[in-house]
Amino acid sequence: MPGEPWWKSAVVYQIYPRSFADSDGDGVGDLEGIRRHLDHLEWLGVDAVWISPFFRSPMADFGYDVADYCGVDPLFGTLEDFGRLVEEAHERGLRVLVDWVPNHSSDRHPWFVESRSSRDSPKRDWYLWVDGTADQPPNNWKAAFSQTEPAWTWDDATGQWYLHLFLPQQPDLNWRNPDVVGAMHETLRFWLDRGVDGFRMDVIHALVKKEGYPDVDDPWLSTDRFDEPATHERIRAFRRLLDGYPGDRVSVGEVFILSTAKVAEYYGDNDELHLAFNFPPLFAPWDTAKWRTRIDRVVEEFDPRGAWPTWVLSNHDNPRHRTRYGGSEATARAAAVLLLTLRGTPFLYQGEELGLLDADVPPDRRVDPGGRDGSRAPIPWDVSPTHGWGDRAEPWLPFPPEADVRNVEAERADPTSVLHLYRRLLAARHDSDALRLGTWQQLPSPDGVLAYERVLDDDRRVVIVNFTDADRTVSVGGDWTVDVASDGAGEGGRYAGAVAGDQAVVLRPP
Ligand code: TEU
Repeated sequence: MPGEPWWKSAVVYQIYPRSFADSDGDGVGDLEGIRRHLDHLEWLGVDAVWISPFFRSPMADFGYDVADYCGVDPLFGTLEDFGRLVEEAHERGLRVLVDWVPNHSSDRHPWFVESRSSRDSPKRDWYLWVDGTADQPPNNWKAAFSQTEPAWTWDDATGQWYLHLFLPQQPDLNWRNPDVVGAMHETLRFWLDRGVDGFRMDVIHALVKKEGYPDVDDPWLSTDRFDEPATHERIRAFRRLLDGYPGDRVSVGEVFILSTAKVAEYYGDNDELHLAFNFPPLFAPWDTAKWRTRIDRVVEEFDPRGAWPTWVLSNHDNPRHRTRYGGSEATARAAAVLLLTLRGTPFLYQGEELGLLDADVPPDRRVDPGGRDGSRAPIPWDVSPTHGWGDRAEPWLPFPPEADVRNVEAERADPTSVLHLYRRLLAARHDSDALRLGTWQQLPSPDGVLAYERVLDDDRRVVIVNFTDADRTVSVGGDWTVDVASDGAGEGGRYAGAVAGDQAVVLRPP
């Protein structure tokens, strides 16, 4: 639509580069692997990719521990590979977002190495150092993955504690220090100058910590540790920086606060984040009433601010939605219809278009300190025994279940597959201004069913999602044609006034 930024109508596809595609057969995906599989993304019909971190890293948190914000880790390739990837993606009309991890660096980042070297280091104040004694951490804050370990590590050599909300190998940067702000702005410019279309911004709500580091009630989750006015100021500066570039560069903040009202605040007065993840729906069970409440919260909190919502069911930090909802493919299909027809920008996670389940990772192959390996399994590309991964080395994690049939090659050949459903849904969005940008209005529906209408000018669509496994009569008034059905049934035919169990449909005027 003319006048609207591209990211409002876009569908964004998350690539976790270790697990997407491997071009050199070492068992770990890489940038060249992504480039070689751009045809899959183009065929599917997504508009943008967000690539999880590929920067130089000791990989304590698989790339979310960055040792050089402006360098590619050799495991993933080179800066030239990245340049080629961006160029080719752009040629195909795909935008590219990179994952910016500003809250913390790696403990091997030269900044931290310097900071740690002495109390007098010019970079001492780039991180969060606090006095104390080795036997008593400065407060009760806990680190994210362990839930029991303190968020502080004692440095014997210099006799102070440093803060890390995540692993000890991920020291938090001091965002109250203007030199840190300046240096991190440079890293944004570095990628913007290389043509990236925007950033996913990691744990963005946590940048500035509460002064005095007070004890909190919930030492692991509490947002009383951060979510500070100064963080909003920092984000406004990122916004000015991005908006200073041509071409609607976008910021998508990971605001990991389970309050939709709080998430909405990070859009500011249309002067902070362009988009923010809102995770309460991701953590909701597959239940009509729960989803209705989560959607209502978004409408109430986002609409008055003119904030544009985002929707996400799966990512690299959580079990895949098919796994979370109990494993049923029919439910996963219905959820895809919901995800791709709500008002806002949907985010897909690599492999959900194949209906993948989490991999069952045996204890001796588990590697993630946060226990998140299952959803990070490699993408099976073809029907061969190695599924398109090299025969030189085993992939770094085992394949997800049923990879012999649930792979790109097999599903492309099968018009009834989950992959084809995603493609039809993306095509339906491309064909409909209402689905991409229209209003959202709930329609009356029986228990266990969510029905809504999307409208923009003369364009209308009706969506019906049956959360139950029983057939339901749903009359929506007037004549409608089935545009997309989650199970493919009746597409192109007249809507007969009922949905089957676990079915979701998109209806268009005849
Ligand atoms: O995640 C932040 C975050 O809050 C979640 O990691 C959550 O705490 C965790 O998944 C619970 O198991 C981001 C990234 O998405 C994640 O992969 C990184 O590990 C984390 O930041 C640190 O950079």
